[in-house]
Amino acid sequence: MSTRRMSTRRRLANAIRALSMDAVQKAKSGHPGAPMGMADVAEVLWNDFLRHNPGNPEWSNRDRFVLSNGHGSMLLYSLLHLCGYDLGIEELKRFRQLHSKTPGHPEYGYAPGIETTTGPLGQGFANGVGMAIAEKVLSERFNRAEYNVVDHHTYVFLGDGCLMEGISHEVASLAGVLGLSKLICIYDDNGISIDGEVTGWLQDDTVKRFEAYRWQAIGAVDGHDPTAIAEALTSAMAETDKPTLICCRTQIGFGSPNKAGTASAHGSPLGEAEVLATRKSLGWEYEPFEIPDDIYEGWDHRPKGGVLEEEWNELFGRYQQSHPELAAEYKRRLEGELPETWDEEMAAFIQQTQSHGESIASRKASQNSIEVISPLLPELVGGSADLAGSNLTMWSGSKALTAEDASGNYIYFGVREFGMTAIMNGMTLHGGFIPYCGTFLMFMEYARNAVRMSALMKLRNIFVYTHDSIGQGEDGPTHQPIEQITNLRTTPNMSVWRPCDATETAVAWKCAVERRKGPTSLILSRQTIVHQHRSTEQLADIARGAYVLQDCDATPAVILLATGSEVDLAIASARLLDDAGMAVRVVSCPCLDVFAAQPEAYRERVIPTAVRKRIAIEAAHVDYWHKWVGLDGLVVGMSTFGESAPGGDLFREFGFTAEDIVAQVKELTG
Ligand SMILES: Cc1ncc(C[n+]2csc(CCOP(=O)(O)OP(=O)(O)O)c2C)c(N)n1
Repeated sequence: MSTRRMSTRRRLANAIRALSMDAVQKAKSGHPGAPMGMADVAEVLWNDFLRHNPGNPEWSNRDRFVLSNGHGSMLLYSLLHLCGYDLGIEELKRFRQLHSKTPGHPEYGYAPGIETTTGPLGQGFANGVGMAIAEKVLSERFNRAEYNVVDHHTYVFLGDGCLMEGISHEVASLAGVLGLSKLICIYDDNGISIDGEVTGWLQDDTVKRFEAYRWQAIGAVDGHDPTAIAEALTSAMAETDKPTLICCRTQIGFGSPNKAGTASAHGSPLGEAEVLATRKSLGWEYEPFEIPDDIYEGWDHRPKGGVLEEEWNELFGRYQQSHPELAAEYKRRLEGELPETWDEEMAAFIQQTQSHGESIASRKASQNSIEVISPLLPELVGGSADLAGSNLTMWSGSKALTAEDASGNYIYFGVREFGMTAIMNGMTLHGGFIPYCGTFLMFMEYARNAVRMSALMKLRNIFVYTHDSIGQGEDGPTHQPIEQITNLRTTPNMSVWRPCDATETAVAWKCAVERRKGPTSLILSRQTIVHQHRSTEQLADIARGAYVLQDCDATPAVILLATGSEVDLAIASARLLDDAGMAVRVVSCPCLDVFAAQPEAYRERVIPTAVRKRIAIEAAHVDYWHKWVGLDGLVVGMSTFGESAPGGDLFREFGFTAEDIVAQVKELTG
């Protein structure tokens, strides 16, 4: 086709194709196929539907766009570049190179306009569901007659891989129940995944599948026909009760004469010769990374985006006049600031918890904390994967979010740990929320990759993980976490608290809420744990992650390090050792990542280098602790799976009694 005869739309889309194949070719790795296949759909969506402002990627009422098939990252980088985001052509030339803004998969925080990190297939879809929930709840909270200050769509591109992943079932099902009508997903139905034609492993009737989830599903749209794409998007926008899935038939690697429609276009450079042939077949007459002015002009969204945001600013200005308090609260929430009374209220609550001195399960203490924190923080939205009564994630003001009533602050996630966690990620990314969600610590594993993504993106999420050890008892080894705490502690950016009583639990909650740049896991007991007495200084030191809870007069002969339910065991053991004339210090270690970040002088005061006889006690995997006890110390922990029995019996069976600890100390100290 000659350039003159080619439609403008196709030329605009071909710019994506050229940039994508050239960047992948230059990087000598990457995925040209999906961007080339989805280019026409993306062109229609981004030029005619998406409300965004390249001049301000942070505009709070922008439409959200998620590329769930994140391997097609060059599609997104091309779009951002062409529309006028601050992502220059030099960055596209540095695709997949060290310190570029264009890593292999879109990484949140690297390039402007990247709404979430995608790559682990299916999770971007879940993030999109979370963003749509956030929009629904925020709009209910803040919109007033004539003032739709929160009013945007969430668009998700997804591929066969996303739909094959189980998480897509979890979140599509919930999105249908919640009637997320402003969620519009576009399926790149190209029939190809890495291993070849998907009919060998995917024969779902996707339209029927999504209709069964209570979605509007639009099938067999020609993904290379702008008119058909626009019509489908218009139907999606008109739907007010259900989310929409648009299934677009596309050709992977569209334009490549020898590779289009085949798996060889999926995940490797087309090759120099094929790139040339593709240029020819697309009628693209320009050098690699050369975009003619008229194409840039056709794509430039800055003027339109500026007008869109200006209109919204004007609306928000009037809203501010007529609803000043709401407007201020909206800003506070979107900026993630805590209310002014926060410090004072939390200090009083922590003090009161200490004076009250109640011995309760830390999951119950967590619920007490939620009860106090939630009225202060309307942005706290809770949920549990069908374990509300066990995780104790509900408080007296919990109200369910439903399709009909978005004024709720509690999400019944159902038995969907992975979906729940990835949805939380999406809500946090959207802004305006601090989500927390619960499950048994053991089932964190079902959610594991979304937990990791939360840490990777440094999101302020709070994970309530109860039934923290063999202490949970009768449910047996399937439900008793062993290696999970280590797993969380070795996840970069994750903060892990395992509090020993109600007071430490209250401090853990405070720190979790205040932690703006990363998630927190709260590891909580099912069983009652004993309240500990503390001085004012000890109370203040909880927030330093580890502190001396019980000391001796002389230089300690041994230091006992413990967390959670094992702290009281350490205290009891120290008492026996003290009776036997040994100088023992007990250090409570509710949060070792926080402790590790303390100044050296403080750490040295708590665990002096000179005291080499150290015993760590924790009913979890032993290996994590060796760096704290050193070569001359030992760990009382678990290195096998548990058993089914009452928790007390299991503690005895696995050596968690004061007598056992005393024997270990005597052996260590000779
Ligand atoms: C959870 C997860 N598993 C595996 C992969 C590796 N992977 C990347 S793309 C892909 C195939 C996806 O197929 P499809 O969505 O059809 O992409 P297309 O071939 O259309 O580009 C796989 C298995 C991944 N990124 N994430």
